[in-house]
Amino acid sequence: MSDGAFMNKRILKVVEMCDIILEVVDARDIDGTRSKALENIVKEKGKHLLIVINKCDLAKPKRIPKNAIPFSAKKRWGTKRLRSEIKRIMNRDCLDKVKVGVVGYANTGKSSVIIALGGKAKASSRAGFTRGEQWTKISKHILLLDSPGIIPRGEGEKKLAVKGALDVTKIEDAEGVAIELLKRIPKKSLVEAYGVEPYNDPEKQLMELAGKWMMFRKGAELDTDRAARKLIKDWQKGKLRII
Ligand SMILES: Nc1nc2c(ncn2[C@@H]2O[C@H](COP(=O)(O)OP(=O)(O)O)[C@@H](O)[C@H]2O)c(=O)[nH]1
Ligand SMILES: [Mg+2]
Repeated sequence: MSDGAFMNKRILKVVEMCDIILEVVDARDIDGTRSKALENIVKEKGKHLLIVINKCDLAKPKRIPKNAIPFSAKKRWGTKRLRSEIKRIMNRDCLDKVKVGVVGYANTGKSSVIIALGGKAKASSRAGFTRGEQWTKISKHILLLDSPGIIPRGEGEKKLAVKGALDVTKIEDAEGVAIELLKRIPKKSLVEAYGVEPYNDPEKQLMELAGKWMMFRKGAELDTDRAARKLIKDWQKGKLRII
């Protein structure tokens, strides 16, 4: 969990406006995509926190934190459980209407979670895609608010990019990030996604991918930067599982 995360004003406003906060995290990196700063603010403001462990189709969480719900927006897993948790809080607090703010790092699947719950949102693997205030109803009594991704301060490019939280076109050292990812992604997942020859050495693996995708620079040199960006993008889009 990153303590360096800071809340921008928009996210603070979302917390203030809502009764319940859904913190959407990536099952492939639960601790890395949780924000301690956000969770502290939710607590301070006396709001309810539910952690949505999204992308469970790509990784099986080893340990489920308190107040967390395993979920997959893609497979629509966990929607019933999440709705019933929201209703439980409404009953307990005697609320007949509830506002639910959906918050989390970029690309954890906030917009996709809203869509899976039957709301309207625009999903995109471009980090920072969600702009403006976007309310949507998922029942007569439940209003959801989408939000832009949390932008943590003090986390380096590599750390953030590995979490899928950076716009891929803005990453400077894409190869460095791809190599970090290749250390995490099991070889069988790479073989499954790309039918590529597996290598133990991540640098060799990246070259193999560039070759497989026929990405060359001028001359016959492999374009590992382009291959790295494709890999990062696919990681963000949820093409690569770690189970
Ligand atoms: N495999 C998989 N991919 C997902 C899931 N949820 C979202 N994605 C993908 O992750 C990317 C980011 O999703 P989006 O909802 O736009 O994230 P946001 O930035 O948090 O709003 C998109 O390419 C989605 O298709 C999921 O449960 N499983
Ligand atoms: Mg979004």
